[in-house]
Amino acid sequence: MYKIIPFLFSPLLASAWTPASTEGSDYLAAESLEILTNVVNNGSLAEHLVTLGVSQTCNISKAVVRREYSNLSDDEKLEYTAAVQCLMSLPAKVSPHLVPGAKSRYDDFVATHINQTDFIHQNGPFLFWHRLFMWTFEQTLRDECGYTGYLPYWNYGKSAEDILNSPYFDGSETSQGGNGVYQEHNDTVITPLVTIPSETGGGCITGPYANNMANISATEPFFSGVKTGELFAYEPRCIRRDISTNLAQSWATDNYTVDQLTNPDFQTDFGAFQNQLDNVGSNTNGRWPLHLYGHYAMNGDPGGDFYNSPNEPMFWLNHANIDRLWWIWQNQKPIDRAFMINGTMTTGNEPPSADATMEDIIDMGDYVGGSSAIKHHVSTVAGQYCYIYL
Ligand SMILES: *[C@@H]1O[C@H](CO)[C@@H](O)[C@H](O)[C@H]1NC(C)=O
Ligand SMILES: *[C@@H]1O[C@H](CO)[C@@H](O)[C@H](O)[C@H]1NC(C)=O
Ligand SMILES: *[C@@H]1O[C@H](CO)[C@@H](O)[C@H](O)[C@H]1NC(C)=O
Ligand SMILES: *[C@@H]1O[C@H](CO)[C@@H](O)[C@H](O)[C@H]1NC(C)=O
Ligand SMILES: *[C@@H]1O[C@H](CO)[C@@H](O)[C@H](O)[C@H]1NC(C)=O
Ligand SMILES: *[C@@H]1O[C@H](CO)[C@@H](O)[C@H](O)[C@H]1NC(C)=O
Ligand SMILES: *[C@@H]1O[C@H](CO)[C@@H](O)[C@H](O)[C@H]1NC(C)=O
Ligand SMILES: *[C@@H]1O[C@H](CO)[C@@H](O)[C@H](O)[C@H]1NC(C)=O
Ligand SMILES: [Cu+2]
Repeated sequence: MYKIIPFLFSPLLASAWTPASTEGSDYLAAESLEILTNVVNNGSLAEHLVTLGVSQTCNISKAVVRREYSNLSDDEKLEYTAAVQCLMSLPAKVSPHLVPGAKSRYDDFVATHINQTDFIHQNGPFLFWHRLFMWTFEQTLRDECGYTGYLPYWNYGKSAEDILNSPYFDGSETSQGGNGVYQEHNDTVITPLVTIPSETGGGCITGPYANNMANISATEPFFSGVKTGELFAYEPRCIRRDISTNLAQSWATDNYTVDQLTNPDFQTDFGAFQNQLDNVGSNTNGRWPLHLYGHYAMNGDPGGDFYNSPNEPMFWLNHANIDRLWWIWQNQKPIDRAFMINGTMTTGNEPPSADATMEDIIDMGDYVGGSSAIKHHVSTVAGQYCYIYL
């Protein structure tokens, strides 16, 4: 009888959260990894990539692993958060003349994203640029803050049913911050047809980032009551959220991820795959693209601001998952899909610009650093990359 007692008092019971099943997408990820392993081991990927001068020397057994956040141990979660907060405490490299609002090394990344927002979304470079941005952030956590892990990702389906109590958002020290405390606010209106009903948050978040101010002024805030500041100005304010159980339950269940990866329309046409992942509006079957879901599930400020979104700590876990979804899709047919790109060089093709090609350059700006042709970012096991998702 007393053998049961330790179990009754085990901390397992403290958490009421059960992840919703992500069996479908996890299976697709495992399938893609197997194909990728084959084309790396038999040399066919290297042979194909070298036709455009891209070197492929990483092998799967030495590739590092990015894992799902809820699959990290408590110590691993705490180490990740501590490293992010270390970047928030290091001085900025960008000159205060260029970005007066940048007060931390973390803010360098926010400023870089703001500066390039009009050239890196809903267009050709989108996935490639964000792959490089994520990787550079990961390297910086390791090089400048001694982080020993890799970027975690957020598989949306896991928190589709009970997002508020999920390990990403439950507000505990091991979360990426809780919901905002209630503060009066209106629905978020992105377009008259795309609105997010207001819920129980709206104010400053609880949890580990509660004292980390967002420093750079709002650029294009969709959250009600947030004022736009002068570009790059210093406008310190708490991070706010109004986590949307509505969006989570309506658009984030695993079957949407499975559809993104297996729908026949998206199998034959990279443009269609990318549009469904990234765009609101046309060609998305009236549903929330998963990339935008991953931003607007938190709503708030700066999460609901297209330009400043990296100031929302979940940005990194969201974009790691976007990179992973693309990785799964690429590795369903790694040779055929290696050099696929679709879209122009400007966000939503505004103003109109030329189609992006493999030879166009993506860059991280002077103070985050690094630039090279898009073709060097086609694979997570080629060029400078050597990572996989488990
Ligand atoms: C390499 O592996 C892939 C995936 O299993 C297979 O389709 C391809 O035919 C193989 N190529 C060679 C040269 O063995
Ligand atoms: C992969 O790389 C490791 C470390 O460099 C090496 O020991 C191993 O033989 C390589 N495996 C393959 C299949 O090439
Ligand atoms: C992570 O997932 C693996 C594989 O499913 C499992 O064996 C391991 O226990 C999980 N770790 C944690 C901390 O949840
Ligand atoms: C904003 O700047 C302050 C220093 O003024 C710093 O402590 C804080 O971590 C910065 N916020 C972020 C998100 O980097
Ligand atoms: C923004 O990008 C332009 C063009 O690359 C560059 O000249 C400028 O210094 C950048 N500004 C900031 C704040 O990064
Ligand atoms: C909400 O909308 C009402 C009516 O348009 C407006 O008066 C009020 O200021 C708004 N509240 C916030 C917090 O933006
Ligand atoms: C996912 O499942 C929900 C609930 O069963 C359903 O309403 C929705 O249409 C499904 N979506 C897709 C893309 O299959
Ligand atoms: C990009 O994808 C769209 C949507 O599928 C397609 O109509 C268009 O022809 C593609 N553009 C190029 C240059 O392949
Ligand atoms: Cu972005």
